[in-house]
Amino acid sequence: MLELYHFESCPYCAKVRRKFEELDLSYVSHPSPLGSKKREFLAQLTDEIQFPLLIDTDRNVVMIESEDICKYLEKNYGK
Ligand SMILES: N[C@@H](CCC(=O)N[C@@H](CS)C(=O)NCC(=O)O)C(=O)O
Repeated sequence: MLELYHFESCPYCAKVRRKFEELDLSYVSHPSPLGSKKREFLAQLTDEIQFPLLIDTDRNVVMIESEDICKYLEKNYGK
C-alpha cells in the first residue's frame, strides 16, 4: 500500500500527486496541514519532518524528497 503525507499548498506535494495521476496509481491520502496530529506520528518515523512523505508498506520504505519519490514510483510502479 502506498501512503502519501502531504498538504494542499505545498508545491512539492502537488508534483508527487501529479506523478500518481500520471502513473494511474492509487494511494492512501493523509492531508497533513500545520498543526495536524499526523505530524507527531511522522516525527517518530523520520529525523526530519518534510513533505511530501511517502510510505510504501509493501516494501517497508519511508521516503522524502519529491524528486526521489517520483523516480521511485516510476521505477517500481511505472507502466
Ligand atoms: N526538496 C524537498 C522540499 C520539500 C519542502 O520544502 N517541503 C516543505 C513544504 S513545501 C516542508 O516540508 N516544510 C516543512 C513543514 O511543512 O513542516 C522536496 O523536493 O520534496
